[in-house]
Amino acid sequence: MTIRRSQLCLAACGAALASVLGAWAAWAVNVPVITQQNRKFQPPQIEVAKGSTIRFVNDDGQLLHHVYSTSPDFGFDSGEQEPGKAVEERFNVPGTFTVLCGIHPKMRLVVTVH
Ligand SMILES: [Cu+2]
Repeated sequence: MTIRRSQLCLAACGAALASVLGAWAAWAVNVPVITQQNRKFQPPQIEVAKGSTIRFVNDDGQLLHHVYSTSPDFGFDSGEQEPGKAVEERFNVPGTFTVLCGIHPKMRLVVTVH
């Protein structure tokens, strides 16, 4: 009886773990990450399919960052992005967009949406 119970638990835990790993894998595949280390968007350009979400990670020590686009076709503004904070933006409009940081004018990312 004890053995059967632990076997049941193993099966249930295995299924739960598989489902968590599956969700993580889907997230990892579907959400490209742009980092902001050394006051640079990295990579500096990215191509995504329409409807994709891009995750911007402020991994730049104690620096504040910011992510925005003023394109007439697709504008957004993350507001101030605290150190360690990530923001996500969904790109629903096809085209090429320049993404900037309002705090560091040299930071520049080109997003091409197909
Ligand atoms: Cu910045």
